[in-house]
Amino acid sequence: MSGYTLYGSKGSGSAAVEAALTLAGIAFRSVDAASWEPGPGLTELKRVNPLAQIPTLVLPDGSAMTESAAILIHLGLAHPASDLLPTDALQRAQIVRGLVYVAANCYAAIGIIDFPERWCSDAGDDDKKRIRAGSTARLHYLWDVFADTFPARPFLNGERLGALDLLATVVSKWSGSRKHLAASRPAFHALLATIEADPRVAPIFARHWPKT
Ligand SMILES: N[C@@H](CCC(=O)N[C@@H](CS)C(=O)NCC(=O)O)C(=O)O
Repeated sequence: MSGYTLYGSKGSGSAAVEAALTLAGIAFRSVDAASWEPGPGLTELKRVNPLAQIPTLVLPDGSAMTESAAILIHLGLAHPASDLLPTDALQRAQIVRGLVYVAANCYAAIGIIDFPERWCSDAGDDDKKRIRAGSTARLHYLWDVFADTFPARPFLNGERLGALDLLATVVSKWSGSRKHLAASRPAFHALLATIEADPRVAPIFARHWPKT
């Protein structure tokens, strides 16, 4: 086995890992795959991740990494020169906390909003609508708490753009979170725009979320 393989899709969480690999200067093979896109990519993805979720990253030894926060933490620890994670242990602890916060709270809420039928037996259209409405309100509250808890100095990662900036910027793209944050936490909303405009990652954001 050799090299990294990233399974992902346009506008998905794989954008955060793509940006992290780019910041770390790591070459990778990209496979277009998603559970909602039947095809050869999905068949290949299912072989390495039984949940068929993206991002999934296959490492050079052939082992599979899933879970966005775990992938970013691994890349940061394995490639310290990338600045994906702070070198100071206490600063790094807060970044790891932030990454797990986004994955466990915000990303998980997206999974319910996208697939409410997975979380309620015999869900009818009205049930799904109510699950989506409640989960979306909770998601927006979770982002408000994130913005109040993780200060920008000037980046969420600290002095340099890193893993927490990437994951927060990508996961806040969905389910009306940016629109909500523009009103509720304008400084945080502006920071997210600054992160995605950083020249090192701007082409990736532009490709995943083209401005029409
Ligand atoms: N816990 C995972 C969640 C990943 C996830 O839900 N990814 C979405 C795309 S953004 C997905 O693949 N959903 C398809 C599905 O669950 O069937 C992580 O943090 O990476």
